[in-house]
Amino acid sequence: MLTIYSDDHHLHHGRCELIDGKLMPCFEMPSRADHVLQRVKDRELGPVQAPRDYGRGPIERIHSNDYLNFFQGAWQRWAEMGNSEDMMPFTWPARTLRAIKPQTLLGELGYYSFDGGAPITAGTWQAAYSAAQVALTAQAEMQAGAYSAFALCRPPGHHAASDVMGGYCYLNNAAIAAQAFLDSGKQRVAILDVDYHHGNGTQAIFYERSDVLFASIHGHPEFEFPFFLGYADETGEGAGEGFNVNYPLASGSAWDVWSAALEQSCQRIDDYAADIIVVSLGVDTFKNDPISQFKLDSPDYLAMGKRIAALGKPTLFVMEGGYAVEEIGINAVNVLEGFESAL
Ligand code: FKS
Ligand code: ZN
Repeated sequence: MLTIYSDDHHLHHGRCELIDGKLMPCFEMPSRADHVLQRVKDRELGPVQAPRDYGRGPIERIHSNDYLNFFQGAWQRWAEMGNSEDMMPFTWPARTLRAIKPQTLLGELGYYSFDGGAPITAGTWQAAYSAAQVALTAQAEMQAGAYSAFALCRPPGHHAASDVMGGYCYLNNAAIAAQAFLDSGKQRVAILDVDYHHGNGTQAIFYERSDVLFASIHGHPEFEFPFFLGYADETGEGAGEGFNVNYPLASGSAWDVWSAALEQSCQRIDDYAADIIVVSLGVDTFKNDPISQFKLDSPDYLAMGKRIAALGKPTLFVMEGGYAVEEIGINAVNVLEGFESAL
């Protein structure tokens, strides 16, 4: 399988995040992607290529211009104010407030984000932009005939909506690739989100559309981040009614429970008759993940890849989460090797 990868992800290295009442070094760190790349090489998964630059156009198909302009220019404005620490939002337009865009940088930052988990550093735009190009290049390789590809994106994307960042995510790489498939002639794309966290951004982007089926298996929002989306009764709206499906699972879920949800997801994707599958590939479902509560083991990821392959559709894998840094490469590449072994 072809892997697309850019070293630019190193440009994004947030200093810390607020979690469980403590300021901790960011769990979403550059060594995550380094470990995955190393494993791709160790296992000789296939060639590794740098992304081509498709510009901002295909990103603008998913994200609003105002949001992109803000994100692209934020660090320079911040630095010109004499700052050198990471930009972190701390006030959001929650209930009882008005979602009016303020005129100052930190007000705008709160307006364009939903949590304090997505710091902006000097290199964050470039890293996120390159990650989107990684996804677009992998998409183009498939459009040109590859049956599968691995977009080794970092930072991740599935929490980012059209004009909202959060949860370590800025640009929604999987959504950008899905839209690119549609724009190059595909009729129906299924996004299967296997990351431990609900892909609230991806869901929001496609919620009222029938050309993208979104299926997600994740920690129940009753107890897990992002808390405010990901319930089973969110089935889509308007033209999108019936094209959104959530499988929120209990804390402690292991492969028996998880794989039953995967089976149901795959059934839905079969019924949908997708032309293409985009997998939001997070491996934070792993039993030793430091911020997650599922209990998947490394061999389970091989089985996951095999089941996805049985869908019999061209499949683009897009890297999302996974914080057990020593094992992230093994687990992510196990999905890809399981997929290839079943072809
Ligand atoms: C706030 C800490 C709350 C945030 C968890 C984010 C999970 C991100 C992810 C992604 F795939 F996007 F990377 N925890 N300071 O794993 O879903
Ligand atoms: Zn996650």
